[in-house]
Amino acid sequence: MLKLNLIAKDKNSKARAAWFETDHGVVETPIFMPVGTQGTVKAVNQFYLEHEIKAHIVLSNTYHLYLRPGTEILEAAGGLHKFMNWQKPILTDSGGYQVFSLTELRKLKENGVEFRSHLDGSKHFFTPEKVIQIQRSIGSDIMMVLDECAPYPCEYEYAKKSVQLTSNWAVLNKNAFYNSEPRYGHRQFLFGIIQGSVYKDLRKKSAEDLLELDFDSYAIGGLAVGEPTEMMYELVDYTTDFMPSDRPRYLMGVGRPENILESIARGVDMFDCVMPTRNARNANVFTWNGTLSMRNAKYKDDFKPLDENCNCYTCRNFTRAYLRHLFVAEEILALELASIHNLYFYLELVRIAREKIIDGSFIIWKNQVVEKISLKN
Ligand code: PRF
Ligand code: ZN
Repeated sequence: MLKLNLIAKDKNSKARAAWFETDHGVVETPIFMPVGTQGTVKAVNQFYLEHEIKAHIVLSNTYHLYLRPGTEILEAAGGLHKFMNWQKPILTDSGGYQVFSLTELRKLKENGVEFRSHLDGSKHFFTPEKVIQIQRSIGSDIMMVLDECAPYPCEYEYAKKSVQLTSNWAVLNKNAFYNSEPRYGHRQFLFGIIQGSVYKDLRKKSAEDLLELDFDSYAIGGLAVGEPTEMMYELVDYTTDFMPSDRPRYLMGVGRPENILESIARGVDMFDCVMPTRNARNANVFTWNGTLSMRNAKYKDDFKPLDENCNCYTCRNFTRAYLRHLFVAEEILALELASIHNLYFYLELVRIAREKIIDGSFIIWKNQVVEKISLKN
């Protein structure tokens, strides 16, 4: 198992401050994992990721890396850590979700999923065994099982079948994991993914099925797919009660800053989302006083930093007026500077959340912050 070492548990919520260790280093939780789908966090180089943003762990994708550059190249490089020159922990998603969200032609079968590449239309087949092998070639510290993420809305009967399929695949994932070895000399952990759409009894069933298999730890999948936010919070709250408290709990693909804080309060420790990087590339930046749209003409002579309370590389060195100019002039530096700021903001958010859990003021702080950061400027 992947042991979560508890430092403090909040008295007024299910939030916890803790840490876990992989062979590539310690991760302090709660944590946000920047998304590096193709072995790069878009527009941000590894030096900034480590030294400015202070990321503890990044996420990458089995689906994308398998299609390009392919496992042969990754193996020849000595694994993804060496290939991308990132010596801290890496978590890889299994590809299941990407197959469902990115590919047109896909056929769900009992033993896996057939799909066509979004790059060249070529045909491929992912099975639980295959995605374990690919993640062995990648060499991620934390691998995810192949699952089916049901769409929203979703009929009960479909969601039920989907949980059954995910549970069947979980057994095969687990066997493939135990019948194979890490390639590069460092340990790899495997997380199960709890599905069940918006149905509590299915969430419970999914959690029970997976817990029986004793994965290194567990994630909550199938949320943040279009359901109302309150419904997501309710299901997160419900599901974390089934997840072992001595292992990190991961909520996949979440979310906005306020979603992260609310989910920390409901017992989640790990998050990933494209939002900080994707929004940055669309000129949308997060601040402690809400979001800014940096193409707006009102910033043309605004010589303040993006956020006066931010100590990131961008805010230490550049103004809103300059950022706006870069976006309007379509200069690529805009993408880098905005991405650095947004990721720094997300990492600060979880770092301060952790501090507040430790000093006992998490809920008061969370409620104040949520109100301000959700504002649109
Ligand atoms: N399954 C997997 N990856 C995911 C999800 C899921 O359900 C989600 C859902 N928000 C994001 N990423 N394997
Ligand atoms: Zn900043």
